[in-house]
Amino acid sequence: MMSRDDKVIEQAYALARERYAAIGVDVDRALERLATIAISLHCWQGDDVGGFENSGQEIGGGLAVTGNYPGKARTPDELRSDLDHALALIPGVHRLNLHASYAETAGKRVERTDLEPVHFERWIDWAKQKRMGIDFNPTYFAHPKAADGYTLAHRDASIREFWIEHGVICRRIGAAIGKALGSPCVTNVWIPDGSKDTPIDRKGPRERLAAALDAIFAEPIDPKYNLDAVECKLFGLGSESYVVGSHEFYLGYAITRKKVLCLDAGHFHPTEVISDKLSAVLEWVDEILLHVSRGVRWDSDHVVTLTDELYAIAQEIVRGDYLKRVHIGLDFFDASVNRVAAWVIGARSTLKATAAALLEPIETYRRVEAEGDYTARLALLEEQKTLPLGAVWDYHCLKSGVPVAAAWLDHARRYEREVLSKRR
Ligand code: RNT
Ligand code: ZN
Repeated sequence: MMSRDDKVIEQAYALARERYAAIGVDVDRALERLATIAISLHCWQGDDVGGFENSGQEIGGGLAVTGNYPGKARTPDELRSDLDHALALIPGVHRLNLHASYAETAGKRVERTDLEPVHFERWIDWAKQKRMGIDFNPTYFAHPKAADGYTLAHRDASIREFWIEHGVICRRIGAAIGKALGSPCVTNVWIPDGSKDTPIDRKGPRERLAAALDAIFAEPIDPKYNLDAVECKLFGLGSESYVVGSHEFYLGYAITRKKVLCLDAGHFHPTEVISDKLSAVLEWVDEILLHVSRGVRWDSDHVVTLTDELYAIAQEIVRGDYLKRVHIGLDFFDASVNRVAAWVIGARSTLKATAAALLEPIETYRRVEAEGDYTARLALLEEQKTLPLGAVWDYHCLKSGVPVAAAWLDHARRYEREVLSKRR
């Protein structure tokens, strides 16, 4: 039997549906489309980018996780349990974004160049049961050979070789994952290489990086199984003055080598937004990987919230009809709040923004713009903002079998009391 609360949600939805229908939007269709969108949930929010190598090595790479909220996952089983919990509070079927440092090696120390698909078998089995796909990342940080801030662009050829080998085997692991799960694995290369202070030689490291990437990608791999992505960055902690893999570098690389370009929302100047880059870049590359993140001053990795930019990213994807060409992933790490809740907040916000974009009367917008009626364009966009998105979103959660509105927090709190708070 339907509860009273559910009834209210159904009624609110029925009214909202009428409101959107009046502007020519088919809400049921919008929700059907929303249900097909998979967001790649980054495993590293669950344990502060720790991974399971137990190398005692600092995270490094210019990455920093601040906060000491209790309950971080200490083992792969704990991380999977936390992910299970987060996924149960997010409507839809999503993906997992895994880093190589989350390998399961049965207590043995396995070098980054010796990793094999078998070390990710339990992750694959876990995802298979849930009919989820997995994306993958070579880990170019938290390692003695990355301690001086250079990896693929290192001046020492032997260090470059080591990291090239890591990249090579990670693509094979990606392909094995994609094959096992029947969905291409996006394997994303991000390296920390850069310099705290002004370098003399900006060119050499970039030449070395281009050559190293070419070596990594030399082996042909069926895109049915693995897609290669490259991620640019503006600056990091300790690489304030120079980042080898900058936007221009990787844009050129992705275009000439036909790779997926990864755009991380926190990797640009504070006034620069990736929403505007989507249509520009998709003119030249087939596909984009998004690391949806939220930059705040110097930090690029706050929990994603429903900001103007998040709306704009979703609008650009939907308006440009790019849903099939954009892989949406999350990338943030916050250790100052409940880590499971952080996933839920970021993923639900991203889906809400997508719902909002799917509820736009795009044809009407296009028409008034084409007619040069910018007054109407401005007016319609403003009125759209207060249409009952919330009622539609609540109904979507209800129908997807996940808690409506802030009710998910009660679930997260219970898990915190019963599980997370017991971890010491
Ligand atoms: C770092 C990049 C990269 C990482 C992950 C952990 O600035 O954003 O995507 O966050 O690989
Ligand atoms: Zn990123």
